[in-house]
Amino acid sequence: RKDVITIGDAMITFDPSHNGPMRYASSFERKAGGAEFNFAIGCSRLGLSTGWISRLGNDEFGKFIRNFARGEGIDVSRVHLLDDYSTSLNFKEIREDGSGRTFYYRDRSPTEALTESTLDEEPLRHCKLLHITGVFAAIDPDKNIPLLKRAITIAKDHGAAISLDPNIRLKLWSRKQAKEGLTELLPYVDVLLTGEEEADLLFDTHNPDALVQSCKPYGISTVAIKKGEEGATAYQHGEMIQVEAVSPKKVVDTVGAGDGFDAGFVYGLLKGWPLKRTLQFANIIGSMVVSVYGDNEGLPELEDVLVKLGEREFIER
Ligand code: KDG
Repeated sequence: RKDVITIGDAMITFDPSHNGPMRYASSFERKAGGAEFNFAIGCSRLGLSTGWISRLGNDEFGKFIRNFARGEGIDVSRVHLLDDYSTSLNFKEIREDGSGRTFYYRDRSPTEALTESTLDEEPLRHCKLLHITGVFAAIDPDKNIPLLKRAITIAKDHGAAISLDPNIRLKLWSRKQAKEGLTELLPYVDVLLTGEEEADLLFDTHNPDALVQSCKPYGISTVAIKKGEEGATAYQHGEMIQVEAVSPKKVVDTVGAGDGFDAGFVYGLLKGWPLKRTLQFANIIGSMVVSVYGDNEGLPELEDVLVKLGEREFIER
């Protein structure tokens, strides 16, 4: 039984060598990104056994992404490279404050070929947790929302918990589409990992108490709210916890911080940790990701987080 399975697209991410408007960026570094892909890397680096269901183009970029994921220890046996597709691309602009803007070239994502008849069901029957996000849903809502429901149903029937990060990307779908699509998934969700704006969009509130009340009818038992510089809040079994943000030494690239938080939170849940420790752990990971360029390069190994928590000594040399 795998600890974690996730489903989603990945892209070649071109990171500019200079901050500022992308029209002036003349050189880029070839990296890889994608919300669910970053999450899988985060989980695997922490030591969770992780599988990723995806489709990539059978091209040099697809091979690079698959090899990269494999090198991270992710089970890529359900990542198929398809002749008729090109791997998705994402050019990134990094603004002065480290925030990012993405320019997608993913109109025909290879995950288009991931359908109910080609869905790899076996890993879904053998996982402790299935993590889904709004990015995959948004790529093709008419196909992917029913597909996600099918995946969730299989995983749930076999005892898995379901975590959802709304990860709303307005370049991929409208607010209305996002609200309608994601609301269809909420009745299946056990763990909601959301930003404040996303909570506003889905539930018309990001006030923790009101949000928890809004989640109850859906049967969502655990809620985490990511608040960036304001820290994070989590709720489970009647307990509400709040942690302050951990100020990173420098913020260079905020993309991927939420995925890192999700990986850390899921790690704590699967280990059966108290909510407070789980939240602190996830929160620290988010702060570590923003200090490093790239969507997933800053995702730490378990040891690195324990050093940050002051539970392990950092030995420089
Ligand atoms: O969460 C970070 C991802 O969103 C990023 O790595 C790539 O924009 C991206 C996407 O659509 O997955």
